[in-house]
Amino acid sequence: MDTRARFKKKKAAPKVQNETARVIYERLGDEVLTTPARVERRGTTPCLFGKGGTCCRVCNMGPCQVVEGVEELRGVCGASAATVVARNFGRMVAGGASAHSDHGRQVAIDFYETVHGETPFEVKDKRKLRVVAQALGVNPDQEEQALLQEMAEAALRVFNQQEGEIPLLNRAPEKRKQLWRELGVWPRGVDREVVELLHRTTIGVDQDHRNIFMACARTALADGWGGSMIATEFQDLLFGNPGPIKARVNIGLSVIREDMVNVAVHGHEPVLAEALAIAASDPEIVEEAKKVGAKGVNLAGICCTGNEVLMRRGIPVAGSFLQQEAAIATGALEAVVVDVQCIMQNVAEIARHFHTAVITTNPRARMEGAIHIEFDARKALECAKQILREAIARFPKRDKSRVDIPDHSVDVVVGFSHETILYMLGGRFRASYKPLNENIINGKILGVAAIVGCDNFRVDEEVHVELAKELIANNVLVLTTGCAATGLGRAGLLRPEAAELAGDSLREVLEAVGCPPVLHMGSCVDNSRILIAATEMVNTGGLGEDISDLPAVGCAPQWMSEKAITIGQYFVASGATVVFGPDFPTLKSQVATDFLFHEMERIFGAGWRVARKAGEFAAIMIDHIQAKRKALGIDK
Ligand code: XCC
Ligand code: SF4
Repeated sequence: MDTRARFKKKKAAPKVQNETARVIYERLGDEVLTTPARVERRGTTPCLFGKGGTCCRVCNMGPCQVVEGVEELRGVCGASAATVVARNFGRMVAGGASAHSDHGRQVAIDFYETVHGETPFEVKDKRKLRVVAQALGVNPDQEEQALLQEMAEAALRVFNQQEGEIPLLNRAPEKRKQLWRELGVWPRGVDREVVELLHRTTIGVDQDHRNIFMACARTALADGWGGSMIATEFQDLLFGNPGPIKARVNIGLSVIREDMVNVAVHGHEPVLAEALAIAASDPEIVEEAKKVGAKGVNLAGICCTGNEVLMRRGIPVAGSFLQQEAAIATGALEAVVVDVQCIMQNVAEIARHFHTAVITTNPRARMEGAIHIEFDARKALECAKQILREAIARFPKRDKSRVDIPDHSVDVVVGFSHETILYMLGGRFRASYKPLNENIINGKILGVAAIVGCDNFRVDEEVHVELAKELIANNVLVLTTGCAATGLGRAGLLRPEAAELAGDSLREVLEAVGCPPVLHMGSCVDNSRILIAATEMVNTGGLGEDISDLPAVGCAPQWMSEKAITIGQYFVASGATVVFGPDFPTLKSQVATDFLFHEMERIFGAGWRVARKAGEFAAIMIDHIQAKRKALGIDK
């Protein structure tokens, strides 16, 4: 057969994981190379050594591919598969922790500048001030200005402290704190732990996989109970604690507006999106938009920035990670404004085929083909207006014949911060987890599961949805964050009416309070809300003495970013077992994987698991919940 003819043969359209994106891509045809097409071109099998964690490239004698159990296939330096795998895992944990924590640090800086009168923002959530002050070891009984300033300094210290203990971990259950102290994994300061983990995993330093994994636990704890928690709490203080709010998710005509200048906010730091939201309703900006024939400026979120403004302002989310290209390819976005994390370089490529401006705003993250307008919280409104003007100027260039907005958006009810759950499920006791605990003890609620993390162009998006349905049908209450939450929203599971999909007893509990069966708790840094909720359940009583006693479990079925690995590691080190899929980055070393899956279980009372299909996830998670119920003596 003529090979050229074979190459010329028209390929079948690439498999697209997401229905809305598929509709949009179809119209795009071969005009531009999309991510699913790239997945297809690269083939379905990623590098096996890389995937299983046994490719070491930390020194220039390598890179070495290592095979477990084959002496002559150790690294040139003699490194074993377990060491290489642990090192690579450690570098992922450090990478993920650095991302959440650099975000958290920026929020702390914004807070510092705000309380010193340097930004247009103000502290919105005064109710939470005392709680956060106490958690940071700051005396809450002082005059407000002094309190705010001291809190700002204490928040910054979480990052640069060199010795001692990060105070926020004191919020954990007593038993857990004791364990962390005994194990020597209580982190000293975020920056110190990340630097130390990177140091340990260079050539010729830590060569005991157990020791490396314990350092991973310490660094991950610095993220969950440190950097991420600072991000969540100080964002709440600055922009308000999320409460129940109705909104919409997914691409649709009420999300991307045909008659308005559309600006997508994509990335992770809500401060930029908050400033854009204020600027978008400024009469001056509205007037300018009208001058070019639009009714005004419309904002829509993508990824975790989307979750942040969805939770606090009800601004619609156009898409999760999976839909960033599709949102642009509707042909109706004047600008995609990005800050940091999860912004695919291909976004600039797609935008090039439309009138859409990609605007980078953060000095840490620039992109070829983008316009750079640096965002400075101290000049937040000026920057935001400059960005919006750039978008407004693009509106007349929109080619109406290329606009295609599938009307797929769905109603959601979101805003389930730990405090919202406290009030909503609190019932007649008000502001208490007691009714929740009681419903778990009496078996109406079997347990609690968190579905968190990314979506992934190599995985079928239905996994999240099928899994959530299976869990709620079995009376498991589901919490969710990140892109998983957006996916579950698209499937209609964030509506109170979805309670009808729940098992009878869970349904009864949900309908009494008007709650959806899947509770959206926010962005990925907001996984720290889950740590607090779990602790609250322990402290409320009746469900054991530690997070590891709870009939609760987490999962990330489509993990993609290093950040997800860090989150998994801090959940496990905090006592919550997690199931990841469809694969896991240590599987080519049985020795290392055994440590994470079994030895950690003995040390921390929780371990890692891996699953592929929704049914496998559900089976592992429900079994886990049932085993915990049995241990508590509340199984029927
Ligand atoms: Fe990124 Fe946070 Fe993952 Fe989504 S879930 S793909 S990390 S945006 Ni956070
Ligand atoms: Fe190879 Fe060892 Fe260098 Fe890694 S550290 S690349 S295993 S020689």
